[in-house]
Amino acid sequence: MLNSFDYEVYYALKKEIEKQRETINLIPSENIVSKNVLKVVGSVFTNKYAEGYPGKRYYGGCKYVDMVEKIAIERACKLFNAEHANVQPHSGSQANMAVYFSVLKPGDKILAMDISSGGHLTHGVKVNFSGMFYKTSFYSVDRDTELIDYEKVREIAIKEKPKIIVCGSSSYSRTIDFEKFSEIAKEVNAYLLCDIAHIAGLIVANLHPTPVKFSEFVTSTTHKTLRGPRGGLILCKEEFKERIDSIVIPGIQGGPLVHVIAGKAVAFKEAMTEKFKNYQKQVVKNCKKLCQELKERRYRIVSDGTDTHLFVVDLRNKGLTGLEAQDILEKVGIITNKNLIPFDSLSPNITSGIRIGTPCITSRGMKEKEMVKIADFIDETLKNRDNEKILKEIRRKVRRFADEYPIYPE
Ligand code: DSN
Repeated sequence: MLNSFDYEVYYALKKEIEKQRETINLIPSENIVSKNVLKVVGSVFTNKYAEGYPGKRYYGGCKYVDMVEKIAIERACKLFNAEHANVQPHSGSQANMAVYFSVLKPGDKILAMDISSGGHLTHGVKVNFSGMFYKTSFYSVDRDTELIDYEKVREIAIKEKPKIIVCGSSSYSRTIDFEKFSEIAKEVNAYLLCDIAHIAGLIVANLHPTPVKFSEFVTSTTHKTLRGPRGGLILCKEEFKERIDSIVIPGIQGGPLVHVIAGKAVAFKEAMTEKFKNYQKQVVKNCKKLCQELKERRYRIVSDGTDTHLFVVDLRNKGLTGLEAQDILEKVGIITNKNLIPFDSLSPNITSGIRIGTPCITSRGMKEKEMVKIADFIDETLKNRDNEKILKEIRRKVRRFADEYPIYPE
């Protein structure tokens, strides 16, 4: 028993379970996997080494590992209508790394969205390998609309002549026109990488256009809206299959996490169901509702709204930084993350905004009426940030409220 053998780890796990149950998690990149996913990720597949690919491993004893990886590949291709899938990347970052390494040389040029507009670390940010190895130019959202200005992206692409254009985002709340990106990439003879880590689940449910037919490479994580285990995924055209596969292993990874690949396979099957599509619809409905409720309480929303599972709140008119708001909300059991707003004057460690998303709370069965309640909790908390007594009372209410929506009901 873990409890008697290793009380320290047991305790941390127990408290994490309690915390997940008693709090309202609004982090858009997190979710709650099904019991089936949890089961295979915690299974004996973790005992197995399987460097290589199905049928071409460096180890014996891979019969069932081959079986499960093939299933995961086939399901990923079917789910996204892709020509090839590599299900081995340990994370979204490794998926992006594999794509860059497969077609770029050190010093080549990337064009990507800047981080304050919603871009990701691995989209050429200086402190990340992608910014160290490659020369990045960035496009931003338009200052007034806070939307992507495709004409501006085109102008930068023509001027900079990148070898690869990266689109997709960690905090852009609006629909991305992948077809337009593809036209721009073609015009400047660049590859197109669409990073759909955040919106993969919405794409599967036809709530966001798919980039698969428009781009050479699509990368994703499997644990955000897609609601699978923590990991990465690459989809590519058949012509890049060998390059991608050989970059993932032996290029940048060793043994695949077979237990996680099995979890991905189960999650892909779940994502093919009507239940999953309805879940995604509710994620977006909840997000729009929560966004609207906060607007009515005079919160400024970046780009004035959302088309997806997330939005960013600009807190400058409330006299708060993102860090302060994140900390105060956490005191009452509302989990968010501080986030840069476009052209933010504050650092990424402080920020002027918080990012809010609805995948987790929707997985717990919450609907529009619960969004009204959550908007009230947020507003009351931030308004009473200096009143410990009121904050304690809100904490009690949040705990009672969250307890009504069990993480694993059945
Ligand atoms: N860190 C992830 C997010 O929270 O959006 C992106 O990788």
